[in-house]
Amino acid sequence: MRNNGLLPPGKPAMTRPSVLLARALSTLLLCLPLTGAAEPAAAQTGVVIGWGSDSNGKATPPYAVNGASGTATAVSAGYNNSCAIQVGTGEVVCWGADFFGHSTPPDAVNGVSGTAVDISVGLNYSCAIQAGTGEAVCWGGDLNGRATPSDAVNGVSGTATEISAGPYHGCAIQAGSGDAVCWGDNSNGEATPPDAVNGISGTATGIAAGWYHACAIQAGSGNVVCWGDNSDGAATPPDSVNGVAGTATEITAGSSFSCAIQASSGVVVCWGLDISGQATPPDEVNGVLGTADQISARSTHACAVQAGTGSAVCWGANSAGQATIPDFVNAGITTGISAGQAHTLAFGDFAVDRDGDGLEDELDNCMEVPNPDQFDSDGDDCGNRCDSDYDNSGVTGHPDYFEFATAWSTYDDDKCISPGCFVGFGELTVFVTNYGSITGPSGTTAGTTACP
Ligand SMILES: [Ca+2]
Ligand SMILES: [Ca+2]
Ligand SMILES: [Ca+2]
Ligand SMILES: [Ca+2]
Repeated sequence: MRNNGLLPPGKPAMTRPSVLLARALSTLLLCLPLTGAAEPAAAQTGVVIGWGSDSNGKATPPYAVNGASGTATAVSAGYNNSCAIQVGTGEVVCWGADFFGHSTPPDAVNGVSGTAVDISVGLNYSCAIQAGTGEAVCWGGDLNGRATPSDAVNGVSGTATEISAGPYHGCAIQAGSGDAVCWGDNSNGEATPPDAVNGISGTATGIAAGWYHACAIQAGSGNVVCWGDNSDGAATPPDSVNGVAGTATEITAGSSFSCAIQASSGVVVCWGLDISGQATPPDEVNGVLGTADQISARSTHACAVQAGTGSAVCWGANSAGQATIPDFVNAGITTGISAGQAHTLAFGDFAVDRDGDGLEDELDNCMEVPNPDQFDSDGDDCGNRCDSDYDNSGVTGHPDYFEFATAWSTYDDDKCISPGCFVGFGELTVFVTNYGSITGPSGTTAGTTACP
């Protein structure tokens, strides 16, 4: 059975030598003077992991991006669902609640007639930027027009380079002009970007839609500018990022609070409501012990990826464990992170061992069932424990049942769950479990064979 992707309690996570080496190298690089030599850009891809509240399965990424049959280049954790962009195909994949169709990406971005380069999930709706065209596309519940991006970015009179879906309104940056554009609920003025970023007296390089407010980074100056509800100060960026004493390179907005990464220093700065500590970034990223190169805030918690180390850090509300980084994420390297309402998604290089059999997923030929012996009699990289597909049709079906029945009470390795067995009730139990299912999933065949 699929679990929530977390390790069994009490199981220590292993830190792979490759991760330790990468950490050591990045620490070393930080200590070296810059030589001017261009570093090759690291592939921004990885296995997607979720934690915190798993209601509707929103914290349980599907095979398409959890490493079983694919990985991701981007993730967005929303309120009751999640989405990611699959590596290689560029297809948008969503999971979790789908009662407004917000986890069913349209043909324009699901690979049928188009793919995506950016993704952002709101409340009961989701948005993406279509690859190639740059058109902003949203789907799901359209209350107050939140899932209907402005003509300025939906391809009618313009397209988008960045998109951010808040719960009730969405914002984007128009391609070419750099104008900040918003749509959806505007009861607090949150969908009306000010002149400083809407193209009249300035434009934007970064944008973030919060609950009842939004923020942007002004192009050129780097000043953080916010608008909409300011009852908790979420729309009043501090001097450290508003241009008075500093500027910003990244912006994110949650419920009544906002965070930015200060330019030059890399320090995470937050402001607004702080009742759960959501506006108090920890020492790991506030400059005391480290800084950040990515941030994400949502409802009442926020997360960041520490610069140099790739360590994931979260703070704020932790009622569902959304701010507690799983051991195997701690032991790996996080490429990207996204804070949802009560869950968190990260993608990166993680030594996940979801069935707890001691073999991390990518080395486990039967990822979801403990099989430490990795017995695979037919050598197709799908362990016998989850391979009852004797005729290699891709699914365990009736023809396989005939083969199994024929082998009953005989020695037949292909029907065995351990080498040299006498096919009996143990094997029958496994066969019944696999019956009607596709073979696998196997971590050792990801993307290469039919065994997913
Ligand atoms: Ca395993
Ligand atoms: Ca296994
Ligand atoms: Ca096999
Ligand atoms: Ca079969």
